[in-house]
Amino acid sequence: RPRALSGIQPTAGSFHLGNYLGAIRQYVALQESHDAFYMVVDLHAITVPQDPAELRANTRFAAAQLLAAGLDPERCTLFVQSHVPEHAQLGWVMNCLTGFGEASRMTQFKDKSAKQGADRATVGLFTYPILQVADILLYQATHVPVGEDQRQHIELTRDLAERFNGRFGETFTVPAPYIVKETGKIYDLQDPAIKMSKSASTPKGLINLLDDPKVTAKKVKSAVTDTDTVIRFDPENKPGVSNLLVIMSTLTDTPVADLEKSYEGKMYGALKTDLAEVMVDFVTPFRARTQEYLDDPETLDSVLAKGAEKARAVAAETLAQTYDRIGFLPAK
Ligand code: AQP
Repeated sequence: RPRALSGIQPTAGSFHLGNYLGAIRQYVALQESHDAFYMVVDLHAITVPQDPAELRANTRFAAAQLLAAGLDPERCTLFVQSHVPEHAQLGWVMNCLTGFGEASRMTQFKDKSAKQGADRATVGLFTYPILQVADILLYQATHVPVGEDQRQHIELTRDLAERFNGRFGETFTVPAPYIVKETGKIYDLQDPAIKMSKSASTPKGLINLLDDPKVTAKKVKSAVTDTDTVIRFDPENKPGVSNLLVIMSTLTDTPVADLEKSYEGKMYGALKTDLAEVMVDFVTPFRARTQEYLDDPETLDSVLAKGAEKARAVAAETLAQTYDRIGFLPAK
């Protein structure tokens, strides 16, 4: 079977709609067709300062949300990145294979470090994409379900896999990004020129999945559209309306063209009211399911422990082969 691998940060509070539509939905779908490995990437989280107690709580929170979204531990391997030490170990190897200039070209680092200020950005933030390369290659993943913002990092992964294979012999599977065209980039509801994001979004433009559903409905109803009145998918000229149509289409499993037809002659308010209802119907059970997992930390921890064990078996094999190819003396 093909293999899927992806990771998500233990964000404080809640995943947002962009995370869900761009990535988590695909995690759930690929469980059926792939050997799927999904992890809460706490090593990545510490590239920016974290409060220890909060990080621990947020890691459980993230796992609970992934289960609530539909990950099934019987059909996929769900684990916490720091539980599998091979990530940091292969990360070092990949650091030594990456050119400084090559790493400097990663646009996400440029954006994030510019925001934080050069003196505050850590070396960890700089090498973050290289750890991500290790995350993927350890599992010999064929597909990496992510949002559009991660495309460049998957390209780097492919380059490094090919470089290693070329230099040391066939070792790593060269993975492909798995990005759904329609939902690869979900936009801020208040500023549809920027992606919905936990750090860059306006508070009103960011739909947190665990927000009170009333707040969510309000945010949808006050989404920015345009001065025209036609409900039509046209990302260039009507980015706000197009974003709402994509969200509605995905959550209701209705082609955008059908939505355009059914809203012919109707005002933006009609689309927003309907979408607000769809969102509330989606987040209400999601919140309840997340809470159920959080109320039972023993079960949650045992899911993560089993996941880490399964993940380690695969990761350890890849790392051992990598160390051997590099020429490290085996420990006796
Ligand atoms: N707006 C988005 N549309 C589609 N996909 C998105 N993703 C994030 N935002 C969108 C995808 O969600 C997955 C998990 O992302 P992450 O753990 O790396 O979180 P992130 O990228 O840090 O999320 P944010 O909100 O975008 O964080 P900041 O503000 O730090 O940049 C990834 O697959 C990502 O592509």
